[in-house]
Amino acid sequence: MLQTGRLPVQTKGNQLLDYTRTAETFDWRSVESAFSWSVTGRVNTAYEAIDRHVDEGRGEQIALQYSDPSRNEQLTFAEMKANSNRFANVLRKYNVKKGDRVFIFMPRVPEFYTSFFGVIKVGAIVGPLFEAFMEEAVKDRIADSEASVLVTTPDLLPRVPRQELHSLKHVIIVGNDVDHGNDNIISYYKEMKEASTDGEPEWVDREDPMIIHYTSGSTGKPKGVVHAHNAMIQHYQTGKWVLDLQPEDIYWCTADPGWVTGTSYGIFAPWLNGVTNVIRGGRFSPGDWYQTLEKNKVTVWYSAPTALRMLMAAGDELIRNYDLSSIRHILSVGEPLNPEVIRWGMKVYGKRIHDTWWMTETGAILIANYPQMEIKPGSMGKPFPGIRAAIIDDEGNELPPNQMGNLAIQTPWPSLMREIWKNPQKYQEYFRLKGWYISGDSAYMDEEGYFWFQGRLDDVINTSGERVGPFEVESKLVEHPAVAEAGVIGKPDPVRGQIIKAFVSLRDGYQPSDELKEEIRQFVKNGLAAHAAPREIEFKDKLPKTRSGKIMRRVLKAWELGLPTGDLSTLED
Ligand code: 6R9
Repeated sequence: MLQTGRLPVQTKGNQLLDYTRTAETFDWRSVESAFSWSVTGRVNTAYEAIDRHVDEGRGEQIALQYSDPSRNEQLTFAEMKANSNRFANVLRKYNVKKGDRVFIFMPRVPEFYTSFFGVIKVGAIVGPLFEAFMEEAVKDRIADSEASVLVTTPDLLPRVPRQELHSLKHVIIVGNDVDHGNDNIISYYKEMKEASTDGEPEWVDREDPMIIHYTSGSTGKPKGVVHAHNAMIQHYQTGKWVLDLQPEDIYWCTADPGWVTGTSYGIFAPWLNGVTNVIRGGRFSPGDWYQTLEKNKVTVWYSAPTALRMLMAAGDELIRNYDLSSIRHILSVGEPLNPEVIRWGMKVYGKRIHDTWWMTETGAILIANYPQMEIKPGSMGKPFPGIRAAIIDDEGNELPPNQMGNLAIQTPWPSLMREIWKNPQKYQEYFRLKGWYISGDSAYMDEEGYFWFQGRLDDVINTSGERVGPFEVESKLVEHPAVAEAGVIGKPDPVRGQIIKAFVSLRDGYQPSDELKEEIRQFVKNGLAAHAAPREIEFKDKLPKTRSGKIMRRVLKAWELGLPTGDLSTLED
């Protein structure tokens, strides 16, 4: 990759961090003293993120600043504490216990966050779902995790196939017209009104599970990545040193909590650091986003490359209508951040955009461009203090600078996932090379220790920052009556990074047509989610397969890109 100059340090950032020295001397144990449990030995992340601020005299500070034109609302830490206590008591009333799975399937409204902390307060495992999920995506996750309670809204309830979800004992509905005729339907507002604000969180072990995020791999259904309360150590410290959060900050993370960025950095990092967190749901729209930044006087803004590229495409003229002078620090995650976008950011916001790298499985940021670092546009930055990243070959040997290989991390670190739900074998696969955590990304490190992303080594698709497993889409496609076989790949796209492209062979009696393409697209959209529906479908008489019947996505990719197809010795015929 072309190294296109450097961007000098603009802000000193957190004065405590002298990166070059700290990286060598830092010890994670030094962070633990920030938390009450370093004294008591008893942990609950909800306490540290919310209640602690009340106990330490910050109860009247705004915690949640809800930014929605139709409902302007602010919640202080004291109100967040009271509300989440109420919700914890509702869950206790319905017998939810430590270790139970409780899913939340609703838009980013204040009730989402109240429920979220209520679940953690009873020691249960919280499972946030994307609001955009359709029936099958919802079903797969609740069924796999055997969740006993779901919190949702009347609008989304039709996408929950309750008859097929045998583990679900209660559905809590956040809405006004709730039909109580059915005894496993519970009204959120009615129960909350009756519930007490008293009660202590369930004190758990730091290694007890706290949250489960489903994410896609190249084979099989999405897997449940489980994080423990202990992850808070890293959420807190990366919040301080990478997001540069300081007490008076107003912070906005644009990610949905169905994605790990929307919890680790949309919930935990800001509130563990006690800052005001702007919450805004709804769809992407450049004008609305700038308005959110302006109206709330956002100082720290964490977003993603696709959104930034779309803002860039919306034009610089639009930006002049807004006063964005409050912004101090901008960050990005999820996909490669183009040098061009960084240069544009310098021009229009007068700020550098700081790329960060991490994954659902890693729980928190591992590689980053710190406020106090020179940025090399196109590089993901350097490992966080206490993290050792390396490029290794397929035998687990470390490679010298400038050689491409597997981006790997020395284990463990505080926020590393603790299990893949009910799938110990999948978990072990991540550590198969001499105990390194293998990310699945290829990268190289330059002589100065900066890491440069090169691509995914598996078939996982990254479209607009959403991680989509081709298998999940293929499985849905072949459920359509016209589809005989399907192979799905990521096709490079200037705005979305990649788009989903499906190659489809039809069953006898079906003729290729544009109407059929659209029908198949809608079918996937209605079954899984809009972001999982192929933007392009190409009909083929036959798909390339191995003798064992596996569709060779590698060959499909080569067709698409006009590249040589490589070794075809395992091809069926
Ligand atoms: C937090 C998150 C993880 C995958 C990861 C990589 C890609 C993330 C990136 C990046 C290039 C960056 N990715 N950050 N690629 N530059 N700064 O994104 O989690 O949804 O699990 O995706 O995203 O391929 O392996 P997740």
